[in-house]
Amino acid sequence: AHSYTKYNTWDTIQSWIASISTSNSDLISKQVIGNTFEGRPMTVLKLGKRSSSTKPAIFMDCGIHAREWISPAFCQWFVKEALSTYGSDSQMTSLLNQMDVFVLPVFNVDGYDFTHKSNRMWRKTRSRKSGTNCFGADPNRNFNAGWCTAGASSNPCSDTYCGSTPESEIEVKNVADFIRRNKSIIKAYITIHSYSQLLLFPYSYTYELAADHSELLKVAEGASAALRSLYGTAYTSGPGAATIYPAAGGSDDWAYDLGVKYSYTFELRDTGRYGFLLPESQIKPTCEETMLAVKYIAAYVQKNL
Ligand code: 0X9
Ligand code: ZN
Ligand code: ZN
Repeated sequence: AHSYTKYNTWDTIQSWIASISTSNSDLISKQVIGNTFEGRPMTVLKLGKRSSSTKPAIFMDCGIHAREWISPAFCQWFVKEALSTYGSDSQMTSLLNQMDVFVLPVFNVDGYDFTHKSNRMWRKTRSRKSGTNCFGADPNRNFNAGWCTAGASSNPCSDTYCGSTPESEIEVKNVADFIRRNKSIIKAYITIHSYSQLLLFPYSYTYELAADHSELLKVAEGASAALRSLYGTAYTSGPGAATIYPAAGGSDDWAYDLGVKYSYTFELRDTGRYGFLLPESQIKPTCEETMLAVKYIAAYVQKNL
């Protein structure tokens, strides 16, 4: 059965997506943005008060990397909190009245399913290409942003394989198409990974500072302070290349260069004790503290529309 404090399988998440979107039809709707390589649907949930005019929006995805299980857990938590606090929490109410939040609970569905059934430490997609016996590409090296120029591999057997071309992975193409299609309304892009307790922003494909560097840093530091206020969890903020490592082809840099100014990558708990194997007992505190950071960013974006 589905639980917000457990790591749910894809089958359980898929049923949860179906039931949550019909039981709260006033605030939530769903749309399939395409299928994965293995044919599973990629469903985006739209959270927001129904409105006659088109609203500005935030796009958030979880589960780009298969083994980072805390990430899909956070997207599920976010949807639950949005629905359950709308009408009582003034910030959530105002956010969902004025904006829509698009949530993709699991980006790399095939990989996520594979980590439950075969290999817990799988990272990439599960695509097959002729000329190699290795599976998949790293979806966060497959976006068209300095593609395969740094911190990525052209070896199909590497965990950071950039793919045969930008957007060669159907999951990446589906998300990129959705964001391009909704480019005029999407004001922020948030992508959830683990682990290391970092709040990153462009660029990662170059050490050059983004045109909006000081504003992106200011908002990241405010969000990190909000996160820390709950349980004291310390986050480091900064541009990806200098803060974690140079790595091209990431979704954050791609969204930013497309024109989505507020583009952030979270690396959730922890700093390495458990790493990707974060115990289920940490799902609730991790999600509660991360909510504060995401809501901080959302409030800033909303104020600056
Ligand atoms: O390497 C990554 O893709 C991310 N770290 S992870 O351990 N979750 O794999 C960091 C992504 C930072 N942004 C870009 N490299 N564009
Ligand atoms: Zn990741
Ligand atoms: Zn809560």
